[in-house]
Amino acid sequence: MDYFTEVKDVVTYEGPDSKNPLAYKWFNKDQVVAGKTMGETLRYAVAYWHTYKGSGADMFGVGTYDRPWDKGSSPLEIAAMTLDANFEFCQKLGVDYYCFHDRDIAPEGDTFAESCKNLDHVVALAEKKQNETGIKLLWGTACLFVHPRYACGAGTSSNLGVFATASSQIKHAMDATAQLGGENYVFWGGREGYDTLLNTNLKQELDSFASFLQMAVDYKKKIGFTGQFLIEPKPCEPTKHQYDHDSATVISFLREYDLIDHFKLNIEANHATLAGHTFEHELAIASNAGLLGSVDANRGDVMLGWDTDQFPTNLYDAVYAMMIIQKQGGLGSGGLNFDAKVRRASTDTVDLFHAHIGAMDTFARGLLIAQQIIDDGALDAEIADRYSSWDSELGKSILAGTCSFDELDAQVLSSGEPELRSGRQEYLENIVNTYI
Ligand code: XLS
Ligand code: NI
Ligand code: NI
Repeated sequence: MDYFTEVKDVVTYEGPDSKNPLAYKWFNKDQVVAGKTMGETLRYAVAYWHTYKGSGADMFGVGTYDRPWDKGSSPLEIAAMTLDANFEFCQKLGVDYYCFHDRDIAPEGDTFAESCKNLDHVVALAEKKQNETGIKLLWGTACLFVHPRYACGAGTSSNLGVFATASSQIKHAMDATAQLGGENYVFWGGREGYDTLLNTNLKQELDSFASFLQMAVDYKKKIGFTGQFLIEPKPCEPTKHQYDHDSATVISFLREYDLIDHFKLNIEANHATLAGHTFEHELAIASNAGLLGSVDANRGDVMLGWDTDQFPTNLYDAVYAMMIIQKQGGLGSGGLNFDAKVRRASTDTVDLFHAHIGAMDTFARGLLIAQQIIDDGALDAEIADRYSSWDSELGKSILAGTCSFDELDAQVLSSGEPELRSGRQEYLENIVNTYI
């Protein structure tokens, strides 16, 4: 069946002058930028949960979308139809990857064991579809936040039975991801946090969460899964406080529990802003630690304080992000996953195309601009110059740990007040604007 009749063949690149809403203006998959094709660098992925399972429901109203792949006669038939829709959509968009939660692709059964069976069934279908189409799995994950048993967390639950069930669910989700050749596996701690400290043993929860992740590391080794483990920070929502608050918090948690060699970070733009940071701040902190592994590309609304998961259309955000990604030499096995949903009133399936095309063009254009800025070296030269006093013998000795306060004291008392230099922020912002 053809679920997306509005696009007959595939969406193609027509260039910046095109007025065709169903064509790329900037994303030219085979165009080489800095030695790699745009397709190889950007590694776009479609998020299964928003694109096919999103209904348009919100806190105040029911679903608004009427999707043809929902019209099956049983949950497993709907799952198979949705899978077909996914592969058709990815093929028509020219996107090579998709991402899922276990419970997105396969329905919850009456019992946990039945849910596991459903997953096995759908994964076998997905494997067949992947082989037929060449579409690949960027990452899989387990949904440990919808089912009522996870109301107080999964890997941080106060209830050992819940912790054990979550462990089992992750084991099955990792098996599924491995079977489908997933290139990464994501941990987003949806309810791994607390709502009130009055009922919370912080130390117990952080310790058990570390054990949870350690067992995942052990299991990964056991089954020979070679994908990258990723942790996705978010400060809150649905919990009042989530332990994986932001990049810096996650990195220090991983160091504290000796897990740092086994994980990288998956940075989501809207989670960064929820944490009171910019997207580029979160990317930069992760990249600086050598831990930027993948990106959930979306955006929030500056006027709203929650995870609105909108499609990314802000060119400045994309440029800043791509500067960081290009400077670290790309995302490796990671990619840009559109963890984003069309608005509740965007009810047509063609809206899914408009949303993805716009987002893909935004990051493609961001890549072109970022690479130009990097190649011209305009900002790098300014930064190098700004820190040039550290190139001195004294600067080197401080960084090598061979200097002392006494030495600096003597130096300062004889040389006097240091020269004041402008930070030149406005000048640098103007430079960026000459490229945009
Ligand atoms: C929710 C998260 C979620 C993760 C995957 O806010 O972004 O969608 O990406 O569990
Ligand atoms: Ni996400
Ligand atoms: Ni999110």
